[in-house]
Amino acid sequence: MTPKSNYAPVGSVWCDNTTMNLLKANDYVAKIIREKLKDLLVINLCSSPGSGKTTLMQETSKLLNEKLNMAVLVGDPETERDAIRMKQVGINALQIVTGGMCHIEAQMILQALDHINLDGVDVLIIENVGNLVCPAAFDLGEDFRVTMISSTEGDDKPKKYPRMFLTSELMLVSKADLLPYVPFSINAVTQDARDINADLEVITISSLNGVGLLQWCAWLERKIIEKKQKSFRIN
Ligand SMILES: Nc1nc2c(ncn2[C@@H]2O[C@H](COP(=O)(O)OP(=O)(O)OP(=O)(O)O)[C@@H](O)[C@H]2O)c(=O)[nH]1
Ligand SMILES: [Mg+2]
Repeated sequence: MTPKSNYAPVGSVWCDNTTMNLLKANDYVAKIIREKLKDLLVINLCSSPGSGKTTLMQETSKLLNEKLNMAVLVGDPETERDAIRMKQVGINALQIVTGGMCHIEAQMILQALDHINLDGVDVLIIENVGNLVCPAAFDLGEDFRVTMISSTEGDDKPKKYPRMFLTSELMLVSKADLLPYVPFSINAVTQDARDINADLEVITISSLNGVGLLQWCAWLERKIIEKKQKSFRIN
């Protein structure tokens, strides 16, 4: 039952009670971020802890830094280690310390935007907190969500954590260099993920030996061009 205090007087605007719906409150903020960042591509990169997100950011920057301008917001419950690692290879990176929280919320991104220079940036990548559950529920104002799953995690994850795979545009299967040593089937993980999300694109990568990195970079460049064309049409 709706509380009496939530009744709107005649003639007034009926506002949603966001306190009663935190995810809805998050979505309002995500909408503001989307509007603010309408001229650059925003990617929300999600995975379990340790799948290789930060390493991929480092390798991506090395491959693309002469072609385009990339910035990274990285979330972790504690420490600035990932931002430091990225800055060491020249990435415009800023750490979001979530204070123990297992995901990034849109309001954290909005706050962080005041502390990172995005002038001339073509793509902002948000490295989410390592977790396949909660980050799937929080829209961060991104254009696309990319989920990474490493060969050492087991190929059964898509059906266990379906929301993440359902809401992603691309699945990166990482640590391909370890495939000869671990029981992990690319076909099985792709089939399970596509049972959930038939349109999911899949790229197999290794940040260690470089497999698939050019394909990933080409995907990123294609999405940047599409976003620029879209924002040109709107402006
Ligand atoms: N064999 C192999 N190891 C990798 C690869 N990519 C990353 N690693 C290793 O995996 C470990 C975790 O990598 P990170 O890049 O820190 O992973 P992450 O997803 O950013 O981790 P969190 O931010 O803690 O969730 C490190 O020891 C990396 O060196 C890869 O392609 N192959
Ligand atoms: Mg990391």
